[in-house]
Amino acid sequence: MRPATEALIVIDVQNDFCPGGALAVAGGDAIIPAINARMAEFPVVVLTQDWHPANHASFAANHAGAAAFSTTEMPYGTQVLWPTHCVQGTEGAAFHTDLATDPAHLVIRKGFRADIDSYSAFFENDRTTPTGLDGYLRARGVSSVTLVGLATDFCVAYSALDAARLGFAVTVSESACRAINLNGSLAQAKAQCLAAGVVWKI
Ligand code: VGL
Ligand code: ZN
Repeated sequence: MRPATEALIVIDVQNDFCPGGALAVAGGDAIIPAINARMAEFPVVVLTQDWHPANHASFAANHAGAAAFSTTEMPYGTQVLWPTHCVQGTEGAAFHTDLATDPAHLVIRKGFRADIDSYSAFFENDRTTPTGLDGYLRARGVSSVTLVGLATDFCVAYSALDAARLGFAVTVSESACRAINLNGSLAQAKAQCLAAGVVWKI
């Protein structure tokens, strides 16, 4: 077991991000055995769950004439318009059945406000509205976080950047992540994380 200061944060291992899902990430389910194995190593284990209302502003279907994977300007910046995914209470929003959820201590739901997206486990996309995870981790004495899950270049990278900004020591374990890779987003996310001092390892 790792020291009590270390948390594993498992990002969005949900049906809609796995093969067959609405926003499937290639090989998204292939990382699950490695993630399950890692849970036993960490004294603090947190899962996140993308959890949108059906009228969410990040869905292309809610913007007349907009194509999925196009972008729009929101008050908080540029927003990719996604296929409808992870709608609250649907099978697509459920954790993949192979994911071991019993060892988790906390499930953080995010993206539940219709007018703002939330990639990061720590803040919504305005980078200021908190999810509460920072306070939870600090209250449990955590100073170091390891991130795994989906998708490397969106929710994992945004979480890593916010964790680094908040002062946590951050590791992204790339082999236990899979990327969407939209217009070079994976290379960009990795470069931003490295510049922020995130340890990016296999
Ligand atoms: C995610 C796009 C939209 C993710 C969530 O989990 O990376 N990506 N919502
Ligand atoms: Zn989402």
